[in-house]
Amino acid sequence: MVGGIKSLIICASAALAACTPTPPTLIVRKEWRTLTTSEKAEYINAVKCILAKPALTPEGSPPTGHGVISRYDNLVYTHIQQTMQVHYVGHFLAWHRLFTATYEKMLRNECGYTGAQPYWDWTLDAADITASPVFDPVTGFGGNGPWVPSDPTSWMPPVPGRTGGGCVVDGPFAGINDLVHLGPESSLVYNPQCLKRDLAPSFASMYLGMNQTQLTLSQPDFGWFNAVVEGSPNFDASGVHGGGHFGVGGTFGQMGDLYTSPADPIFHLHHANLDRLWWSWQSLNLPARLSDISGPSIIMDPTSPNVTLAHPLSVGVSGVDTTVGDVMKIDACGTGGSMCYTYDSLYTLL
Ligand SMILES: *[C@@H]1O[C@H](CO)[C@@H](O)[C@H](O)[C@H]1NC(C)=O
Ligand SMILES: *[C@@H]1O[C@H](CO)[C@@H](O)[C@H](O)[C@H]1NC(C)=O
Ligand SMILES: [Cu+2]
Repeated sequence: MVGGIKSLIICASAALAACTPTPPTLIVRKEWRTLTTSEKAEYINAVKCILAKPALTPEGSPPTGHGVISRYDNLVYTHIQQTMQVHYVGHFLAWHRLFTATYEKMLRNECGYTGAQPYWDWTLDAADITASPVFDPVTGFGGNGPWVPSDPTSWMPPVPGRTGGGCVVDGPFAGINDLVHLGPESSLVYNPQCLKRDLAPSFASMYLGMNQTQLTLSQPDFGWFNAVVEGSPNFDASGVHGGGHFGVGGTFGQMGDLYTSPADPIFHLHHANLDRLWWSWQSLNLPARLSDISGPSIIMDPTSPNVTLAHPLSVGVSGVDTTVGDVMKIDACGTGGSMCYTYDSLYTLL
């Protein structure tokens, strides 16, 4: 819709030129460490721009005193609001594919970013995520927070091997006490917070290695594939999804918060790689896997009807409502689907 209007405006001003709307161009997502220093800086600057832009309003039916201040918050709000509908369900990967592609479009259309959403291939760092280039204080997203002891009265057991928990002390998001406006958990009221991380390198190395990635990639159908990606909320039976969230966010960081996790900009690099893993799996047998979808439509309820291609997906005010079927294919520019990006490389079965 927006693109249509934009091309009409361009057409109206292109005097006498033959006027055909330009199809969207394919963009190529790359691994964070393969970007040049200036490409990394361009991405981080676009993230800062979205963090500083005012939110689109109205946003659903926010509670009085809600914390949807920035354009970035629109997506955090949408994620919190739909947390119980889009995790541990058959459309988990489809919804998050749409979510991160929406963010990518926001960076490009609203902040002038010219690249694609980068991904974080954690298999390269599983041996020690603390040394990962994504946490670089100069060219990355900054690193861990200082140690905060676990709360012995909490209902949640601490993430095994957690090492931090406080406000991130270096990188582009350090020292900002109101970077995050929503959460913790499902709270939507304005609550200014710093960005926190609580790296758990031993936990990450259990779930983010090539061995776990191969186990995931070798699943025979979508139901199994999705189940192995998401694992269970139990720390003993996580998957690559939980490996990234709890490995980075631990107990106290936003990445470890099922609701507020997109408040850490690294969320989208993690989810881009999960999406890349799904596309890698789909690409092993595209004729069958472009339409293979199943899994519960209600969170962790195996008796709920299986999700189908017609299942609705929404990212609130940030995009047009669509269906699972619309996002099954990436690299779909101008061919009916709305996912107009691809990856520079995929995982293959070893
Ligand atoms: C993968 O390797 C890690 C680190 O050695 C180990 O902790 C984990 O259990 C392994 N996972 C699988 C699925 O083999
Ligand atoms: C969902 O589909 C799977 C096969 O993909 C099947 O085994 C399961 O019984 C179905 N669940 C429901 C609730 O229909
Ligand atoms: Cu999520």
